[in-house]
Amino acid sequence: MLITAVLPVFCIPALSFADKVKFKDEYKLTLNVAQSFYWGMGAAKFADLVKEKTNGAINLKPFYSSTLLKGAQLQTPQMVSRGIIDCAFESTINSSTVIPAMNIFSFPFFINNFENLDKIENGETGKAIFAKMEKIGLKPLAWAENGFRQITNGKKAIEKPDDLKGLRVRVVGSLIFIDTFRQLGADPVNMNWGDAITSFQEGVVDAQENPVGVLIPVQIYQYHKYVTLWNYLADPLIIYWNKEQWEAFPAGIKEAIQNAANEAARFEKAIARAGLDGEKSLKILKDEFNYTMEVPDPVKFFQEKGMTVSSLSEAQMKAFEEAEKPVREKWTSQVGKDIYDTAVADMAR
Ligand code: X2X
Repeated sequence: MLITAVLPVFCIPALSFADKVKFKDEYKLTLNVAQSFYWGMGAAKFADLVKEKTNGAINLKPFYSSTLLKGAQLQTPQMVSRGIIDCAFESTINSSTVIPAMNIFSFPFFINNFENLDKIENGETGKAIFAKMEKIGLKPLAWAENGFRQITNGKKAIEKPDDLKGLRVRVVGSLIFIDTFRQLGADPVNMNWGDAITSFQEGVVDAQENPVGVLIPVQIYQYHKYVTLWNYLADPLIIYWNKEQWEAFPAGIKEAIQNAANEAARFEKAIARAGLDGEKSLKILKDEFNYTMEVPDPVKFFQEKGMTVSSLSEAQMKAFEEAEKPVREKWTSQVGKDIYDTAVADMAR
């Protein structure tokens, strides 16, 4: 009697512990772009480092170009929080419909340089956004970067707000983008990235906006002759995991994956910034990763490909900033005044 009572008590915890450390054969990582994009290279690095640092215990497979979502890029956070997909290496834009605070990065002409962006990510704003993710079943691991988004088009050099009038611009399906381009008199159309590439090829749209880490691999110069470097909004990436699954991992596995995320994010951010922040990121790549960029100078690269590159003066930037004021005001209430104020305070630090 005594023995039968003791045995199950002894066995159950042992069994459930065994269940927890029994890893899946494969963990799925989603991202919206192909492996050749800078962000895709970061995801490949993350998957490799996870395998290496967990001694093969965690086999993480990247699924590029949103194949797990059939292209529906804005569905990422729901899928990860429900555990249908294990983790993501994703743009804040693609999580912003679920976590509205992330739209702070998409405020037009608000965060306009790397210093401000770093202050926000590493400051109170970053913390607040991570806390919001935890609340909905996501475990954020690290900030990486798609980059500041730049506009390209096939019609004319864009140097003042009026130049956007009537241009048909492909934008991501997030509503702040529609407001931002309508504000300038453009004709924005929502499209998932997969469809967008076809639309450039077919000339369905006149313009699009994306960071250099997308523009170079997608060979935008084949479709658009003009690029304006206006850093009009920031597009960070966040590496995040399904929280329930994360919490069940043994401490050693968590630590290994966290280290992999930190290292992959540092590498990817350096690629995204290479040639745009003087020698800084190029040096990180060389010294820490023994990595040489194929395109060390994006501006020169675009010029060599025959593009007209417009870099805006302070006064020209000011004109865009003024023109977009109503959009920032409208969206302050959507992201929450607290997040807006926190971001302003972080940048002033
Ligand atoms: O859809 C886009 O433009 C892209 C690839 O940059 C994102 O996924 C946000």
